[in-house]
Amino acid sequence: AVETRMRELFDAELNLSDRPMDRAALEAAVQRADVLVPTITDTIDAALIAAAGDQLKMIANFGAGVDHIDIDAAVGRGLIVTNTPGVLTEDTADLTMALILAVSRRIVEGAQVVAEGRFEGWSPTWMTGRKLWGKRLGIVGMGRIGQALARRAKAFGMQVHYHNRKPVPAMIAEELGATYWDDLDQMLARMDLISLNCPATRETHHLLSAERLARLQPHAILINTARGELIDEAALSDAVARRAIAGVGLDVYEHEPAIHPGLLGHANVVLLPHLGSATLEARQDMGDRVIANIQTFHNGHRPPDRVIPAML
Ligand code: 8YV
Repeated sequence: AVETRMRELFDAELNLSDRPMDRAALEAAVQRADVLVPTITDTIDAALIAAAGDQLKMIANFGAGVDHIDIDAAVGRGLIVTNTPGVLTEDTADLTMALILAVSRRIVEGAQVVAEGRFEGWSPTWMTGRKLWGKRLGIVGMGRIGQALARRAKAFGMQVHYHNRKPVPAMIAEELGATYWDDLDQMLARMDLISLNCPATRETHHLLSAERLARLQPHAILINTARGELIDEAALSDAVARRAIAGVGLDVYEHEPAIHPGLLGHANVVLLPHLGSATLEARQDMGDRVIANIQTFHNGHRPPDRVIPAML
């Protein structure tokens, strides 16, 4: 439906293959198009922006994260950049909760036992996971998705803690019952579960370095539905191998779609293929948001979801 509307509204050249465009196709596109609609798999770097023709006015990203776009280069060139925040918040928070549950209650492992015909009867100590109620969840990045996760976690009886560049407004913190940690290192050392919900920027690259991973308690569970670049994946697989961490749930990877081989084949590591916003509704809404941004800009107004470097 989004494709149909795009065709109706714009003189659109659509790549509907569901495969990333290759570099040559992207280079050709920036020479022709007024508006580029990339997804996470399209790298819009400074060189590509420099190669753009003067007709290019806007990059209307299909997705919330814009780490695949060199925003400084784009804005320096006078381009308007927009994204699609808000419409995928609840779905990504749902998937984060799903990973929290899957890892702590061994859901994937259990389903596999049944699927492989290995369920031979219940016993009191078999397949015991970890309780969520009363546990401390540390959310790294308290933006829209972090807050939506906090609401869910609170409903599960968890104690919500968070690290962010600055505390959220007091009213929100109170509603979420969330405790602010200015010092990430200290928060990491005291949590039962950690969830990453911040954007990938120069500052957050390898935010969870080997040194920071070492701060986690051995019973801790680490969840990442944000961006793979936030974690030093080699260091994480090392921690998994050494049993320095109890469980891991990932939806995103440092070198997506490649996954560090050290993370594969562990019962306590649940890996998903970047499904955060993968609901029919969210993808439809993301498309509608892209269209709204383009139309608003085309009509001479400020698009609702403009991304400026200061926001990152
Ligand atoms: C998308 C995402 O799958 O919005 C994001 O930042 O990671 C996902 O919702 C992807 O970005 C589509 O371009």
